[in-house]
Amino acid sequence: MQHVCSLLEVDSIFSVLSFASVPGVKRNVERKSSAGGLVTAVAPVVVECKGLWVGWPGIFAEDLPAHANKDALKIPESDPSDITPTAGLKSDQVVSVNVGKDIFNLYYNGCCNGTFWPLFHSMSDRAIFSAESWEAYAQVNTIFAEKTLEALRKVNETLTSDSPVPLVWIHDYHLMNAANIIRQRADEENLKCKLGFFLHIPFPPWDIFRLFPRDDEVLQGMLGCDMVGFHIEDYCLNFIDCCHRRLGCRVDRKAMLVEHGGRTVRVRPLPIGIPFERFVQMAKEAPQLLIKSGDQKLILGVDRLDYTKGLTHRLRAFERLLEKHPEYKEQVIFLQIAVPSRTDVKEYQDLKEELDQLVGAINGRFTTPNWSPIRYIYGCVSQDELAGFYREATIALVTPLRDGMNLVAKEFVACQINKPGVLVMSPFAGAGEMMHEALTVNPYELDDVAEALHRGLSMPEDEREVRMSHLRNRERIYNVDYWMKSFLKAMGSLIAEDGEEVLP
Ligand code: ADQ
Repeated sequence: MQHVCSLLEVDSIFSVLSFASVPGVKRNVERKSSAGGLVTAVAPVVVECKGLWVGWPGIFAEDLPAHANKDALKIPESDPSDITPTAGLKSDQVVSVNVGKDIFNLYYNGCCNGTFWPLFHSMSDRAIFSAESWEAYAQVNTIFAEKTLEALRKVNETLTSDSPVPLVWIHDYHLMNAANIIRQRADEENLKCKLGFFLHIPFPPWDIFRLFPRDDEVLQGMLGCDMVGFHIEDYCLNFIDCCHRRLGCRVDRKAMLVEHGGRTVRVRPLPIGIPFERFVQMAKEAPQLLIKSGDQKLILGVDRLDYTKGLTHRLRAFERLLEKHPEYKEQVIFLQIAVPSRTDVKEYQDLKEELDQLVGAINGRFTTPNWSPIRYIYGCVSQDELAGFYREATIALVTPLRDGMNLVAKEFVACQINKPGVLVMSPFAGAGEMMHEALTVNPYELDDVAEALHRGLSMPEDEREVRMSHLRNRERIYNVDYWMKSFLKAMGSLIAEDGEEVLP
C-alpha cells in the first residue's frame, strides 16, 4: 500500500515535495521530533514513506554545470540553512525544478513577492500588477506541476486495488496555480491523486483580493485541490467569500465547503506549530549570554527584515517608552535581530536603510557612557543562539502589522524555561488568535505599545508565571507534528496504527 505526497514550497531551497507514504504514517508523525522549521518537520515523514521531494535547487538552470544531472541534484552532506530538506532525505528522493534566471526573477521577485506578498498582507498600495510577471508565475507553476505529474505517473504504476490514493501537498503563495494543472492532467490520464494546499500567509478579504486582475484564475488554481488549509478561520472565511463572490461557487460557510467543477473542496483552519521540545532542549543547552549586565532587562525582537513585520513602528514605540519612562535608562536593552530578506528588491533595501538610520538616531539620543539602549543584529543567528536570546528575554516584542501566523512568538514561549517573561503581541498575526495570555497591542499605536512594554517590564512574577505556563502548555500540545497530523487527517490520509485510514 502506497500513496504519494507532494509538498510545494518555493521559499525553501527545494520546494516541491512528493512522497509515497505507507501504513504507519501516523506512528511516524507522532514519534519523530522534527529538526527545525517546516521542511525538517515534514522531511522525516517523507523519508519514512520513501517519498519524493520536488523543488527548486537554489541555482538557475543556466548556472548548472554541463555534466549535472538536472533531475536529481545531490543533497549536500550538511547545509547551514535550516530550511533545506537535508533531514534524512536521500538524494534520489529529491527532484529539482530548474528554471531560468529571467523567468525566475519575474516569477519570484515580481509576481510572488512584488504582487501576492503585499496584496495578501492587505498592503495593496505596495503591490505591483504586471501581466509579464503573472505569465512567469503561470509558467513556473506549470513546470512544478509537470515534475509532480512525472512522480505521480511512476507511483500510479505501482498502485494496487487496495492502495490509498496518492497524496500531493502544495505549499504557499508561490504555487497557487499548480493544483489545477495537476488535477486536469491527472484526470485526462486517469492518474489517482488527492491534492491539498496550505497557505502560510494570510488570505485577504474580497475587497482586497479582487484588486488582482487575474483573481479568478488564482481561485480556480487553488480549487483544483480536495482540501485547502489556512492558519486561522478568518483566512478560511475570506477564501470562501472570494470563491462565492468571484466565481459564483455554492458555499457552506459553517461546514467550510466550496463546490467547484462538480467537486466539493474542503477548507480548514490548520494553525502551524513549532518543534516545541526541540526549542526547550536548545534553551537548556544554550550558554549564558553576555548581552546584559546586573538587573538589566532584555526586550527582544526577531524577524525577517520585511515591511510586514512592523520594525520601524516597533523601534519608535521603544523610543516612546524611553521618553515616557526615563526610569528605564540603563535598565533595559532592546535587541532586534533582523534576518536579511529579499535583498535584491529595492523596497527591502530602503527598509534596511530606514532601520539603520532609526537605530542610530535613537541610540544617539539616549546612549550614555555605560549603555546603548538598542542592539541591532542584521544577520542570521543560529537556532541554538536564538534559543539563548529567547530564554534570557524579559519581553518578546512581536508586533507585525500583518502576519500569517508568526513562529517567533511560539519559539519564545517554548524557550522560557527559567524566569518567566512576557509576550507582547500584535492581534494582526495569526498567532495572536490563540495566544490569549500575551499582552495584546496595536502595533500602529505607539503609546499603546510603549505602555504594554512598561506593563510587561513591571509585571509581578506570579502573573508572568500564570500567563507563560498557559502559553507554553498550548504550544507544547499544538506543535508542528500536531499540525502535520491535522493536515493528513483533513486530507483523509492519516493512517492509524491498525492500518485503517483516519477519516477527516
Ligand atoms: P516568516 O514570514 O518567515 O514565515 P515567521 O513565522 O516569524 O515568519 O518565521 C520566521 C522564522 O525565521 C522563525 O523560525 C525564526 O526563528 C527564524 N528567524 C527569524 N529571524 C531570524 C534570525 N535573525 N536568525 C535566524 N533565524 C531567524 C511565513 C509566514 C508566517 C508563518 C510562517 C510559517 O509569513 O506568518 O508563521 O511562514 O507558516
